[in-house]
Amino acid sequence: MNVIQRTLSAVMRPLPMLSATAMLGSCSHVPDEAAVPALPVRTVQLSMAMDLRYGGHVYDMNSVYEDDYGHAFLLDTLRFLASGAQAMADDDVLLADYSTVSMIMDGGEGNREHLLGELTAASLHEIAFILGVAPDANHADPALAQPPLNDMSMHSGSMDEGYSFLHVAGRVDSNSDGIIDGSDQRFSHRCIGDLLLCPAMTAVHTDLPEGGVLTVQVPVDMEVLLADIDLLNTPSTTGSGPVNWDWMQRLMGAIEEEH
Ligand SMILES: [Ca+2]
Repeated sequence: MNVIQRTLSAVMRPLPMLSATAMLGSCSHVPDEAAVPALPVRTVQLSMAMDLRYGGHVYDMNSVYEDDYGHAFLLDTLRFLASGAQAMADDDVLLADYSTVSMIMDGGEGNREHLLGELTAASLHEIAFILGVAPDANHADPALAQPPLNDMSMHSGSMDEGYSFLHVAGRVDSNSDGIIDGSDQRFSHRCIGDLLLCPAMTAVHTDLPEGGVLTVQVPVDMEVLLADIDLLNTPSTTGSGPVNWDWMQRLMGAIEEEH
């Protein structure tokens, strides 16, 4: 049942508690809100933003953290590609499809909003999307692509290989002096390749607000993304090898974690 059908069924529901006068009143073109318990259908400009967490706390890109092996590290890059967003109602009913929109979620940009487009509905249950870009866009010429897919910092440089779906980089305290500086070892992991395309989902569970704007926060739990990786002893990677596969699996888990 789609939203319009659901709204209609709510309007058509027998209302035995109402007086004859109230029932006559409900025959107007605009449903009487007092008599009709259905949620109002509203139109909003829907956006997504990244909510970077570390467990129950906000993750600070400018702070030093420790990996699970006790190595202090400081990230300078945390970026991933998201695309193919779909707004879903309850029961997996598709409300809107934003298949032309790609987003670079960037830890360095705070919770920047990425506009998906218009949504007309009563409530939003979840946003489904993919981590990465579909093969047709992945192997297109980035010089001809619409932003943000013209951003060569997220591209391998080869149309055969395509975009970095995820890039995590920084420095790890390799000399164990307790501070991170230019003398410390750098690490960089770029996850590239169609094999790494992953589904993701953010639960929303909200009625559409008044005011015409709804931004869905996509929680990314860095504690999950960085779980059980040794940033000192894992050599840097580019491609779709086992380390990259694990990064994408953890990214998927980091997003699906409920908060
Ligand atoms: Ca150091």
